[in-house]
Amino acid sequence: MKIKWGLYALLSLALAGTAACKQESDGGAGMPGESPQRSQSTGGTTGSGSNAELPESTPTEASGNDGNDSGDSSARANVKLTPVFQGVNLDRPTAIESRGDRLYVTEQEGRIVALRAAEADKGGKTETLLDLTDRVYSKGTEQGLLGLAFDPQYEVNGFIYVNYTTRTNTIIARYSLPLEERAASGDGKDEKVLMTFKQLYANHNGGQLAFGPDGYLYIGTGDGGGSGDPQGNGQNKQTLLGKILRIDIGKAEGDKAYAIPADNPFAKSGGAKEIYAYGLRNPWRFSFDADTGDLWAADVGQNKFEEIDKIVNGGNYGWKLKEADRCYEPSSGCESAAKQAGVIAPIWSYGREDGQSVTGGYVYRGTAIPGLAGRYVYGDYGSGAIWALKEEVSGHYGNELLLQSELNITTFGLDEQGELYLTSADGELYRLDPR
Ligand SMILES: [Ca+2]
Repeated sequence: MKIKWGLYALLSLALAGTAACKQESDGGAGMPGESPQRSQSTGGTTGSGSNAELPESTPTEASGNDGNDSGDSSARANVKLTPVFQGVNLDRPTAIESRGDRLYVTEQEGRIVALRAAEADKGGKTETLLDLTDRVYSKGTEQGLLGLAFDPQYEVNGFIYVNYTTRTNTIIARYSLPLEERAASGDGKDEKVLMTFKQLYANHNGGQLAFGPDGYLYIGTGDGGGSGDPQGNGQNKQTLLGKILRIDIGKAEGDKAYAIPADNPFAKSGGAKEIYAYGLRNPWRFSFDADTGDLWAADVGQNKFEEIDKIVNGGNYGWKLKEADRCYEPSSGCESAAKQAGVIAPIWSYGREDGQSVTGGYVYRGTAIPGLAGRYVYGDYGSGAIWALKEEVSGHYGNELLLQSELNITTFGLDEQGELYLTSADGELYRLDPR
């Protein structure tokens, strides 16, 4: 594993050689090749989120910056990463989902593989659930099969949804799987494309799919790529790029294979009807808190800052007026425009001293690590840091370094019990365990 990581690091360094910062390398999602050199962060966060305004003596600051555990509320000393499914090597894993007794992992090239959860500590083996390599284009480091969601009625209808790229487009498609054998392979021939839109550049394709507690399908899209959102998609309410979209896959409406939820912000007018929230650059993983239904998104930054957002209906998250809570374009004096546009500040952000490309995770609601309950666990593809973020006082968030890994973290996932897993770019799977 170490050797493989070394290769990745070399590759990353080679790729980053002429582009040590994101200005040229234009870091996107947490994908191989996107990471500049690993920072040897010791982990204390210097996040510039709203919490930065708290006085230094607050417990949240203490638990983050100086690395001291803050009594009962700290989970730091109590977690470790356990390698699981060690008999299996995944090919560029991008998403982890679970259903029943299995974990499902998407491989960037276009395969969905199933793993039996009970075999996590016994080596395990993969079964291919669906092979879409004939239609998925994955040459670009951020292209490929990027997202998977199971229909809320999967046990009845066998439907799954995927988000993948072709050479020119993003495709959101549905497949039905044989119900009688849960892990039997579908052949992909029954593909129903629900939605497709053009991607002018290879990078910033977003890719996350998830059903909300409202039963609607949420879709993360990047700003379409290039560097610095050259098309201005983030703030353009007429385009599907740079957004989180929300559609009702329960019925078709007009010429569309889905319907628009009546309370989408532009359902009647003012923008593309599918938009739920906008001003995003490249949300690399979002998730719903299984208890509260809150929508948490990690938005990969441009040059300086990575951010975590709490997404609300109709929210504008600022890109590219702002990168996190700093002006991006214009580079200064954006405040009045941002205020007019109703820009919502990230709840947390961090700079290059702590990482290069955020990978969003989940609010922990499992039982194995009680100290982690209610905390949003996320990491950084470049630095390997894994943090836990929690609202300590209304509107103020405390961020704690859980552990400093040596992994290029590509994605997080939950099993049916709500326990946390993650994958690394070199194809390994890990579980967050109590120590
Ligand atoms: Ca933002």
